[in-house]
Amino acid sequence: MTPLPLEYAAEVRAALDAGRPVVALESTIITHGMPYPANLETAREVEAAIRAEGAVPATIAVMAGRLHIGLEDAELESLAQAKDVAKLSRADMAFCLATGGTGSTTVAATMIGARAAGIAVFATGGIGGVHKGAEETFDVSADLQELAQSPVTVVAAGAKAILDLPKTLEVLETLGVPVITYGAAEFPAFWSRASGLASPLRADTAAQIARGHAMRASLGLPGGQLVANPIPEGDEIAADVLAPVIAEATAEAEAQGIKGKKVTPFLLARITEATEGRSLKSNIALVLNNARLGARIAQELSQMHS
Ligand code: PSU
Ligand code: MN
Repeated sequence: MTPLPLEYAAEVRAALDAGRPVVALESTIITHGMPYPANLETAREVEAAIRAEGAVPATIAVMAGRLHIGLEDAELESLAQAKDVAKLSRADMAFCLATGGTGSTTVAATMIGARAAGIAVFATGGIGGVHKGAEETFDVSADLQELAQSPVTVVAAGAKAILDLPKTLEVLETLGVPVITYGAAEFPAFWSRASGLASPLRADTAAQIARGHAMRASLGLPGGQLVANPIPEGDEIAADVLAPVIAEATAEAEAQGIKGKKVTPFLLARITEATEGRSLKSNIALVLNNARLGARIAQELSQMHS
């Protein structure tokens, strides 16, 4: 079998060998989710927040045909400034590695990388899901399938209202993915704590989430867990403030014929522009909040194994 070209950051390798907690981070949020330099500043702050909780961050990306598990600061910086980087998901990650390419990893691709490296917990902002109008376009993110296949607990602030949230929850249920909201009964909608949708499951401690992860393995179930961590109250933007912005961005995408993997980055950039950075500020706050929870879950898992 072709050996997997894994490239560990020294700090990550040492933590994994010692059974210390590690939290994976995606790189598409850096290349396609936020503008420069906020993307770089956020990536650094997220790594610092994980370290402050006693865990080690491992940002995952494909660089020159190698699957990096943990990036050095200079690598983070070059990725944050790079233009036209490929956005990798399950379908194209292996081909990118095989052909010596470079690409950032989406939630799906980051889960694949985390699994390969033996990392159980991954923190991000929002996952991909079922897009509005999916009954016409069939646009359903591969992130959902990946949650059903790779045993990684993913901490996100729910999903953005650019998606059809009820359909996203339905697909997750069909795929057998546990959706666990942390500290609340309602599934959060990224920028806002409220979605009007009841969360399928609820956890009030990081330990419960860690035990859920381990129990799936004991049952022999593939796949991970989606942990929905509501944005802190002070950082929220009300859904009715964003609804017209999202509607306009979605209409623009349709008018311009934006398709496939370009859809999500197009909508994210339009919304950041239209809110003059307000949505970006909330986005940064919730990612940090998720990083801290991810670190606590990783901590609990590593204690269960010791
Ligand atoms: N949602 C966000 N921010 C993001 C993304 C989604 O709020 O940065 C990124 C993630 O990397 C996610 C990807 O995995 O977009 C989903 O893309 P698609 O819809 O093409 O599967
Ligand atoms: Mn898509």
